[in-house]
Amino acid sequence: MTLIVSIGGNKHGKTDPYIKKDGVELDLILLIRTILAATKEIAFRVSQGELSGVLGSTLDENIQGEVQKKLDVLANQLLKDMLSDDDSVRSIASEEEEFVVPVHSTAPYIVAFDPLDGSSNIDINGQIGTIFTIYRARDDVAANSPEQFAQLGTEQVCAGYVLYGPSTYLMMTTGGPTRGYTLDLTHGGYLLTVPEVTLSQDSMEFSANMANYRYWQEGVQHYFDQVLYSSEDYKDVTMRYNGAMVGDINRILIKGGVFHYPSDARAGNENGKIRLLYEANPLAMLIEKAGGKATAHGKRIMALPPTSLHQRVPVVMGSNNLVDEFDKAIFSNSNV
Ligand code: P6P
Repeated sequence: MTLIVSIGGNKHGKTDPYIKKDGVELDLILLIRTILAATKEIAFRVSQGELSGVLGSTLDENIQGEVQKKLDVLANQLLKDMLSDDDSVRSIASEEEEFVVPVHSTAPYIVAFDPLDGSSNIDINGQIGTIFTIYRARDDVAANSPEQFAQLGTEQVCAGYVLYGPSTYLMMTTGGPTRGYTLDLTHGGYLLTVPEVTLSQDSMEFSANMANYRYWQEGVQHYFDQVLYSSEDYKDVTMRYNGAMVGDINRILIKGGVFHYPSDARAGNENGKIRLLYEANPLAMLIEKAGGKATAHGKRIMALPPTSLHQRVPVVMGSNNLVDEFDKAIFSNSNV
């Protein structure tokens, strides 16, 4: 059964008409609220900027080999602490944690998150966001096993992000349509503001870090040569690139378009940079539930069997037509 979660009513103050509560799913509603409670605290710290004393970098690197920002560490700790107090959480995985964090050994759910996607934007007051995903826990492996998270993206029971922008914006699906919620600072609740997000097919906008062009495979370079220089179909093309995937995907969900992070020749980027568990899969679910497409190597991202906790995948996601055109151009055997 598809659960549509009420977080605090809609923008007219009425109760979210999509509430469906029953015993089993009520755990999920309460778990989502735990995650959102942490995001409200993160949103406050982010909005305080320099005043919060958490800008700038630490002296440490995370498992990804990236210098940790103070706000990365704070956001990660906030989410870990609040989820560790939630009886429905069996295991936690995070971009900032090398290993799975076991919590309650018989709890029904596991949670993975990127606590602060787009950290390079923190010190420039740019968009950043928290990406989260929830799966049912596996009883055939231990709570501290990475195998807990070796589940197809199609098994996600909830996927979402909170974008810390001019407004604090929650985009989430629990298996039904992707829905948008805006944090109402007057009473601290996320109010339903877009009951059903529908991805436009009319956009000619792409999002990619073109500075990586020289490292892309020849086929990908050729595709972008067509887009930028020769194809009549793309004469009205525009480009936007945020440096934080969560911000790019939010724009694409609202306006349409396509996001690319291809694999490239740099060491460690053989499979691109985007992590399957806590970036590609949750964002792919939001895109698909809004009517879009999300592929890696020409195949559906959410159907990719995971191989490791921090596994990377090359990603193309957004409006069906733009994803299909790329996949057709690059992968003769694609599933398009
Ligand atoms: P580049 C942020 O670190 C991130 O994982 C995504 O949110 C973002 O799209 C990408 O990396 C940016 O990477 O190589 O363009 O700086």
